[in-house]
Parts: sequence; structure tokens; C-alpha cells
Amino acid sequence: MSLRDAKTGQVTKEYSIDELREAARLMRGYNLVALCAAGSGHPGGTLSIMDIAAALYLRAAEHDPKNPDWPDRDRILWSAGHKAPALYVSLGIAGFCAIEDIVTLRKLGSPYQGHPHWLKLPGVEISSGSLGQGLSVAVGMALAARIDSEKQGGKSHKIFCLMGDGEQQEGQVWEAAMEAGHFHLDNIIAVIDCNRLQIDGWVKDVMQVEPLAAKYLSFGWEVLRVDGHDMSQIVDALEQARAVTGRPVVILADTVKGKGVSFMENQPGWHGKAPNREELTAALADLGLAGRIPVDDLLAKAKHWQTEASHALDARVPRYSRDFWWNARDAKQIDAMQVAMEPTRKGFGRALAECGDDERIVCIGLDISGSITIADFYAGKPERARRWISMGIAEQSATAAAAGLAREGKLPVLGSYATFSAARNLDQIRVSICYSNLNVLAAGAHAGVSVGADGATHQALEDLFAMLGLPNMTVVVPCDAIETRKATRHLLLEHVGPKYIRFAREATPIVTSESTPFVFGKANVIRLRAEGADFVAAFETRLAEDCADEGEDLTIVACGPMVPEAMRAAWILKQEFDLETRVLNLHTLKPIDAEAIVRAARETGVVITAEEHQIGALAGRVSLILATHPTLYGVPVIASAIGVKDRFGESGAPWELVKVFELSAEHIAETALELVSVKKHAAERLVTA
Ligand SMILES: Cc1ncc(C[n+]2csc(CCOP(=O)(O)OP(=O)(O)O)c2C)c(N)n1
Repeated sequence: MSLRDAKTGQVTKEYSIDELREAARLMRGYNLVALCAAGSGHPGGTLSIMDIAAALYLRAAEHDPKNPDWPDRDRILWSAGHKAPALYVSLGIAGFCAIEDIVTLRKLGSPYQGHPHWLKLPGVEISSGSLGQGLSVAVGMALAARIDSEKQGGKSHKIFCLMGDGEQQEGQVWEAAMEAGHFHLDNIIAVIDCNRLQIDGWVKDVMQVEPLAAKYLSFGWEVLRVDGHDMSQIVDALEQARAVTGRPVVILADTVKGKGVSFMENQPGWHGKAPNREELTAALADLGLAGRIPVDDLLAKAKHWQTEASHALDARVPRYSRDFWWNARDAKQIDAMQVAMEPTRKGFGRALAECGDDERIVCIGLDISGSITIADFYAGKPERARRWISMGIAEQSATAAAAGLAREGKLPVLGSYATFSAARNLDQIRVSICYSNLNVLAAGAHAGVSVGADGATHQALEDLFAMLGLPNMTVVVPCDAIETRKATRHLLLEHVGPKYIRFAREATPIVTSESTPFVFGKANVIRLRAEGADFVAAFETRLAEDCADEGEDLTIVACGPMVPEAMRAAWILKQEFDLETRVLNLHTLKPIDAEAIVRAARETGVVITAEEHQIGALAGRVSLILATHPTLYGVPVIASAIGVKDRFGESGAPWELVKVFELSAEHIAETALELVSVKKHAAERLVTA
């Protein structure tokens, strides 16, 4: 078995065990250079799987890099999508792409997305990043091969599926294992990278998955166990697996997370952190690669890609007479308004830390507890350990378990990336929590495109559609870390019932203060009063119901991190065009403050919604009010919507993506100008008539 020419059937290269070892070493090096250039990504799990990847791509799998769609090729599915750089260097070393190009990993426009996307890169078989789905896809492919082989008299290719051991916590893996066993899918060979670590710590502590061998055996699988860093053992096991008939095979590969780099080995902290330049040099020395990879050239290539991408992007952003970007400061603009930045998620952790003594509160960990700040609940507070429940990477069951806790009088809090805590578990939220009307707080963290380099699979852009559509559900989307803290406190202590809070990952402007009003269900009006050194001080924020009409030219209705953008748009519109803007901070989307929207529409005649979401969650709710509220019948309102326009996200730096997806203040201001001009023309026509 090996790399082949699909047309002639000839083997194009045979790798010896020593050559495979050497290839794996080089792949580890290129992998780390790409991660360093990207500034984010996953070294730990890419290093642990690299020997397996080398053996698979260079020797065990039958495929042709020059003919990546060869119908008879073996398929290699990376269910563990966060190991994407290991996949990319495998493709590079096998000749599917140039290994040097992988250094553009995670950058804007690069085919080397933070998580693999098969439509961007030949050789990538499936798009992945949401753990636990790959084995099910493998089952589908294996069944397809079986159907075709009956029709066409022979489809004998194998479907390899690479998974992590933490990933085994996903219930879906076991549904797929059951199916593969039931259908005797001997064309599936699963490989599990058993490095014993996941994000929150050791797999056995987070959520025990062993004995994996006994589990797979009981589902009708053949099980092989190997040292995942012993190349001979790996190659033997892959060959043995190919020969098994009548049942699927799983290879349990015992590995070391961070393998080959002394300071990364067995360190949970290196799961998702890129090495800096010094760490890269040390790592390459550890790997015995000092001087063997053209690091400077590669990093220069990455920089060049970034420069080109930034130039192209900047050319697409609307321009004004000066730079209004956050904290822009140059010789000519010494007094541009300045603002502090902090991730909204920090407010969530603060509220949990503060309110956590309430004995009803039980926090559920889903293996990204530090990053989404839910871990702040128990940090430094051992007395709360009893009420901290680690459920591992098992969002669906954990959601229903939260319902069980709530049914017994507890106040469960669960959180993950919003894609996993409000989408993957949607039916559990719908039936077990909302239909039952139970007191559960779900947190959708890392929402929106501003998640950045992780890419589409991790950028929740649809969660609000579902959460807003669920009867009994309450939805709050706070605008900064301070408001997130207030909102979380309110939802925890005051509001009883199903509730969803959504916040972002990136540091965004702090635009409220402790004294800014936050009344659940009531919008705030924000108005620019004067330009000054301090961005926040330049604005006045009051409860919408306390505000008199000031005859503003337009309204921008925003939620979440789009509120600061709306404020900045108000600044641009005032400075450049002398337009007055009413910004409506609609932090509570459900129940919605219809009165504030109706008044804004009547009083300004122009309403623009701004959401870091597919257009329609906020825009849909607001439009419904504009279209159906009896007091607006016959009132002319000119409306538009800022948001993501029916497309998936992609990798890039957070603020780049805000521009790419046309969510920036510059874009809002451009739309505002168009609408205000329509309003003026309409008014002129009325006067003339
Ligand atoms: C459904 C889902 N939940 C959560 C995550 C976030 N996540 C990315 S990697 C990871 C840990 C994976 O652990 P493991 O499978 O053991 O992989 P390894 O340690 O080898 O990197 C988690 C929780 C995700 N990508 N998908």
C-alpha cells in the first residue's frame, strides 16, 4: 500500500520505517512553524498524532496526490478538526499541496482554515471542527461504498477516521460505533489518538472514557492497541486493520500530547496555544530540526500573505476624511477618542464568582471552562467544588442533565462555544428545558465572527434564530463585559425559567459603566454629546423610556458587540455629516422592548438593525414590530439591516472579520447615509407635491 498513480496503478513512492520517522519529524517542525505564524492553534494534539499521520498518508493509505478525487482512493477523515495543521502538513508532505504554503494557516483568505473545510483544499475529505461527527460521516461513506460495490462489482477502498480520546465523550461517537458494528462495516478503520489529555485536564478526571477497548469490542469492533509513537507498530497495525473482514477496526494509539517538544509534552496548557518565535526555536531544537527548516523564509511568506490580505481588505472598507477606528492614534489625531477593551465573556465569569455562594447554582463544565470563564465559579473556592460538575465534551447529554438538575430545584448553568451550547444541543434545549419550562441558564460564548482564526465551525451565527424562536426562552445579548456581568447576575438571581445569554470572545470596547442603567427587558438610548478624549464619556446613556425625542436623523438598534460599533457609527455620522443618531442598545432580545423601537421609528423615521449574527435574529424581531404595531400603520419608516449575509464565517483575525462581514461602524455609517438620503428625498417630494 502506498502513494499511487491513479491512472497507471503504479506505486509512486515507498517509504521505509526510517523515512517515515524522519517525515514525521519534519512534519512536526512545519506544523509548529505554521502555528507560530498563525499566532493561534493546537500544538498538543497535532504533535501527538503526527507519527500516525505520517504512516497513514505516506504508507498505509492508497491515494494519489495528483488526483485527489480518484474514486477508489482511501478516505481519511479528521473528525478531530482542531488537528487541522497536522492534516495540512500530511497533505503537504504527501504532495497534495506545497508544504511551504501551510504557513498561511488561519489567515484571511487562506485555504488552510483553522478547522478543515473540504471545499477549500483538495485532499481534505470532510469539513470538521465540531467534535464527534466524523465517525458518523465515515459510516455514511462506508455504506455508500458498499452500495456501489454491489452495483459496480468492487469498491474496496477504506475509510480512515481520526479521533481524539476526549472526543469519545460525545454520545454521537457511540451511535456511529453501534451503526458500524451493526452493519459490519469492515471498510472503516478508526484511529484514536489516546494522549489522555483534553482541554480541562486529564481525560480520566474530566470524564472517563476508558476502557475504550472493551467498549468498542462490545459494539462488534476489532480492537488493536499500539504505541502511537512507534512507527513499526503503527504501520503493522494499519496493515493488520486493512486485512480484517466482517467488522470495523479501531486502533487505540497510546500517545503523548505535545510529543517531541520537551516543554509541551503532557502539558494541558499547550492544547490551544501557539508557540512564539523563541518557543518555536526551542521546539525545533528539541525536535532535532535546528537549521533544517527555512523558518525565516516561511515566516516572511506568512507576513507577506497577511500584508496583501490586509491591503485588499482595507480597500473594501468605506473611507471617511479621517480614521475613526478604535483607538486610532497618529500624529494628526492626537485627540481621537480612546476606549478600554475587554472580552465580554469576562463579565460572565465575574458574575458567577460573585453569585456562586447561592446554593442553588450548579455549574456544568463542557471542557472549555477556562476560556469561556465558567471556571471562575469555583476558582479559589474549594467549597463550591461539589457544585461544579465536569461533563466533558458531551453537550447534548449535559443539557438534558441540566434539565434534571433544574427539575430538582437546582439552578444549573452550562456554557460552551455558542455553536455547541445552543445549536448542537438544540433539541435538548427545546424539549427538556423550554417545553418543561425549567430554570436553566445556557451561555453561548465565543459567538459571532469575531471568534476569529478558529473559523466557520466555531463562529455561531445562527444560534439566536433558535433561541429566540423557543417558547418560554429568555434571551439577553449584552454589549460589553460590564453589562454581561449585570445581565448574568439578573438572569441568575432574578429571572426564573429557561434563559440564554450570548457573548463574544474577542476583547471589545467597554462602553458602559457601573452606573449605566441595566433594566431587564428595557432598551437603553445612547446619544453622542460631545467629542472628547474619552469615548465613553462622549456619550450619554439612559433608559429609553426616560428619553424625550431629540429629533434625531436616524436610529441604530444594536445588541452585543455591535452596540459599540453603532456608537462609533454615530460618531462618524456626526463628525463627517452632522447627523444625529439615536443608538438603541437592545440587550434583552426576548422579551423585546417594543415600545422603544416603535418610538424610535416614529421619531426618527430611519431604523437600522446591527447584529453579529446572520441577518434576521434582531432584524426579524424589529421588522415584525415595525410591520405589525398598530401605532405604526401608515407611518413611513425606512429600514435596513447590518449583519452576516447568509454565508458561513471563515478564518481571519477578529477585527479583520468584522470588516470582511461588513459589520464595522464604517459599514453602518455608509448604510445610514443612504437611508437618511432616501428620507430627505421623500420629505422633499412631499413638500413639492
Ligand atoms: C462539539 C465540540 N465541543 C467542544 C469543542 C471544543 N474543543 C476543541 S478540542 C477539544 C478537546 C479535544 O480533546 P481530545 O479529543 O482529547 O483531543 P486532543 O487532546 O488530542 O487535542 C474541545 C473540547 C469542539 N471543537 N467541538
